[in-house]
Amino acid sequence: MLYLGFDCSTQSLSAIIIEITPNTRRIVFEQSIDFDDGFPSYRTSNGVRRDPADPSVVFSSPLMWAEALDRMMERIAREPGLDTSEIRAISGSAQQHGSVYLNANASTVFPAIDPQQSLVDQVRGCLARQEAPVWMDTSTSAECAAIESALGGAQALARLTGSRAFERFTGPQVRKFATTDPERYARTERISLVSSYMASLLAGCHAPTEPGDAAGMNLMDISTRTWSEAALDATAPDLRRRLPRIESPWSVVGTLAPYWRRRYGFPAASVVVWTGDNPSSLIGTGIVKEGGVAVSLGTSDTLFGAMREARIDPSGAAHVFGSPTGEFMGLICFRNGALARERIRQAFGLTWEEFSTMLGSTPPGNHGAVMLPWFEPEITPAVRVPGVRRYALDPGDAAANVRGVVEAQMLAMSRHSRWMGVRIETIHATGGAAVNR
Ligand code: XUL
Repeated sequence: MLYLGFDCSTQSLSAIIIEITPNTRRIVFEQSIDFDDGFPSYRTSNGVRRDPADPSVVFSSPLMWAEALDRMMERIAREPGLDTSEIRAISGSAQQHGSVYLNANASTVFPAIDPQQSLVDQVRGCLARQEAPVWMDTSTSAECAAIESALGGAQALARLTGSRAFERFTGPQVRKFATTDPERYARTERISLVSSYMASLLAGCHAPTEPGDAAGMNLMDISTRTWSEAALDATAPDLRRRLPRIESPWSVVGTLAPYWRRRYGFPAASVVVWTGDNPSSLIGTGIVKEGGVAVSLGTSDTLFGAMREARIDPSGAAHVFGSPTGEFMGLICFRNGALARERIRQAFGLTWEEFSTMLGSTPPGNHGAVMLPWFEPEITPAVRVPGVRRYALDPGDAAANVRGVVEAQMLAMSRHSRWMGVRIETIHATGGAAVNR
């Protein structure tokens, strides 16, 4: 039997198919499509676009994600030697917090997507908003302040939803849309996360979300794992009817929609609820019990671990999300991840091999030289005005800067994860940069 999994991340869409027999587990398909290279007409850079008038506004395109899904499904269907009729279930993960605004057409179009026409052309008429704000957006500080004040402050909101208000979280993003563009908000029938939007395209219906990704919205009561009326009221009018249901992470959304079966010959596989990339990585790195932690080295760097109970970070820097196991996970997110490493690599014209050699040839502690690699506004700690800071670090010394960026990232992870109270013995590494020893 085959199982198909997707990851719709910031910069690419990946798919993996695993064959499971009573005695073996084997990867039989694994491919990624880079958004910038694969879909140049959307003019993204590292998967996103910025408002030229306000670089704190960062968004992507739901149509590009739909096109990427279509292209990947076509590739899978055409893969020589792969018997797609064996696919039993399909699920996936996506970048967290991003939101897709659908109008009333989606309810009728999604179940009836015509296999004779392209997916993207049919989805186009279902969008109440062309752009999907994504996790890199930092434009909602005023909305965060308003939501926190309506709910009794940052600590109270963190106790209620697992996090204080963060600019990238979906609730503040929805509030901004509803207040600055009430007409398009009124035409919005459904607000999906990237994860539930992708599952909706596969299943041909409005897919539910689950407590892992729903916790990234500042809208879910983390203790009951249901929408919090108080948080909904503090965010936007008439919000509840616009949100997906919250179901368990393993629930089945439905059967693969006729579009995929007729157009590409896929079987009537089950579509399982999608989750966020971080909750998914928790399971992928095998952290199903409290104790271990993992770091994900992607566009964002994150550190996360399983938690039996929802403990809140007293400093307000971190988050509690639902875990796909049904328990909880603690997570700290750093925005200056892969792109910060990349900036240093490019500044000195290095290959990744040279970067690694330089890291290996410099001593831990970097002779006291320190970098704070805030090329972009930082999430942890909260840094609104970007800028790289160097202390006793020669800006022209390639090796010292390579070590500087990596040590800064690792020290920040160590420092900001203490609240989790986990004795860290093993660190699992995942995400694109984890291939680098
Ligand atoms: C987590 C976060 C990022 C995104 C993108 O809170 O904002 O890790 O999920 O991968």
